[in-house]
Amino acid sequence: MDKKVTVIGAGNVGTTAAQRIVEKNLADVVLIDVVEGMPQGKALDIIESAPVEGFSASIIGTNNYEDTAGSDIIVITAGLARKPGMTREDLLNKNAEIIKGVVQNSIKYSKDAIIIVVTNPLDIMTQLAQKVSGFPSHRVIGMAGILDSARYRYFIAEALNTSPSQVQAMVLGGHGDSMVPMPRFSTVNGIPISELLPADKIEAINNRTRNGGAEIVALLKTGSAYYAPSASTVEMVQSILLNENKILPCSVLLNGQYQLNNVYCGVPVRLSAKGVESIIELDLTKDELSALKASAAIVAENVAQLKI
Ligand code: A3D
Repeated sequence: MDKKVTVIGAGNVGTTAAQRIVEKNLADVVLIDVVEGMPQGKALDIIESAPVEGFSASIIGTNNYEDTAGSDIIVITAGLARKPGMTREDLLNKNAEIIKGVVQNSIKYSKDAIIIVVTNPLDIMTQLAQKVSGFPSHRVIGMAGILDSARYRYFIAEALNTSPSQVQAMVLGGHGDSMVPMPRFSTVNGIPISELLPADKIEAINNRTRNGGAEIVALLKTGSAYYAPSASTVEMVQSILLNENKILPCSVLLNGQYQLNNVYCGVPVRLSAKGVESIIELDLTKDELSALKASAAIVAENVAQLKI
């Protein structure tokens, strides 16, 4: 392949994303983790499926950043999940240390890469990655809106007993309880969902979407979602590598758009080979705009608290 993607963190999201990238023949992949042997073992297991799956992209596992040199995209999934006794703030500071380290190590070898952050708390970690890297903000992007929108799209399809691929829907804002589902921009084959579902059902779907991550954690009991998160990450990777210019909700640095400044927040953008090709500014209602601003305010507060 003439493209190279590094995936940092060979856990559930990272490995599944790596698998999807090579199975689609999008790029050669380097999977890196601090745990010795684990990324190597997972990469070998994936490459041994190549004869059966029929892909020709390569994948290696490593603990050494030199192997990541010359990457076009760096996907960051390294991080800790909250453990018993750990506060949200402890987790925030622990993952901030991890993000700082992996960004510094990886950009040494890939100065022109585009960084996609997946580690939670998403918008805060993405803003930190941009600051630490010093990269222009169009090259540091957070994945969350595609996942939240995918969940929203699926729940709408389920309620209407129709194909999920027919449903277009948008969730904006920070990745958390304050995310903002946008029923006004949600359609089934062009038909607004308000024509197809009663308002109380739409509100119930909005709430289920906001709790989408927690619903999976409650079922799994150990760990969090990774199939839909990895698929969503790879949609970003593909739009960048193939210069597709897809319009996708991503966490990006806002400077003036939506009356917000110097804060990462989920909004629709066009993703091209450049990274963020442009930010799309929707004409929001007063309520929609204030929900987006409230969501961004939570991100800004947490960024200000980071002990880095
Ligand atoms: P998990 O399976 O625990 O994998 C994390 C991996 O990171 C582990 O293999 C660790 O060894 C590794 N790691 C830790 N520190 C480092 C380091 N310094 N350098 C390299 N690797 C390291 O977690 P997961 O894959 O389920 O989730 C990964 C992250 O993504 C977490 O922060 C999740 O909260 C987040 N996540 C975000 C979304 C969004 O929609 C934003 C969705 C799903 C998961």
